[in-house]
Amino acid sequence: MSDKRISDAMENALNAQMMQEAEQAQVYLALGIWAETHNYDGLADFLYKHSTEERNHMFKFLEYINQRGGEAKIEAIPAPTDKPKDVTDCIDTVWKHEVQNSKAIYALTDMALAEKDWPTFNFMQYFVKEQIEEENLISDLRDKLSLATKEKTGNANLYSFDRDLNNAPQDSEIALQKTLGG
Ligand code: OFO
Repeated sequence: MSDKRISDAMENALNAQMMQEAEQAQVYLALGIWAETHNYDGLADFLYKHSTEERNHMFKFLEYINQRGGEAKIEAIPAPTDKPKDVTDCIDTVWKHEVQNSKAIYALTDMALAEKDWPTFNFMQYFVKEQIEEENLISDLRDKLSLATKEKTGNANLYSFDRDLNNAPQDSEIALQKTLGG
């Protein structure tokens, strides 16, 4: 093991966030199963892919902790408990988890700033940006869903919403590049 370049407190906090990202991945998997078993295949596809993205986030923390001479530690994570009532509730649940995770990311970024741990502060910028993109993505889905369900035209709009999700961008950066014409 190389010389340790992060404090013990930072190592613990980074490990906690690593497991938080793993928990996010499980939450998305469970919501994906809910969607699939309620015949919302587009939504299920979106949630399963997003679960993989959260797992990638977990891995980024794992790699960073080890690179800085710490040790990533895999702990138990609680089983997801969300039981959505319907699609709106499912998307609202995703929103709630993303906002919670943003708070955790900001707290860790604050901690890096307080410790003057500039490498970790720099590392965290990726996640600060990622949370902006994910909040935008989910907020956009909520707006679309609210439009789709506002007109009382039966389930036709809900069907289109679900079908559109098959094409929804997973990596929000792709969406951003499209917006910026990149
Ligand atoms: Fe890990 O990005 Fe969402 O929470």
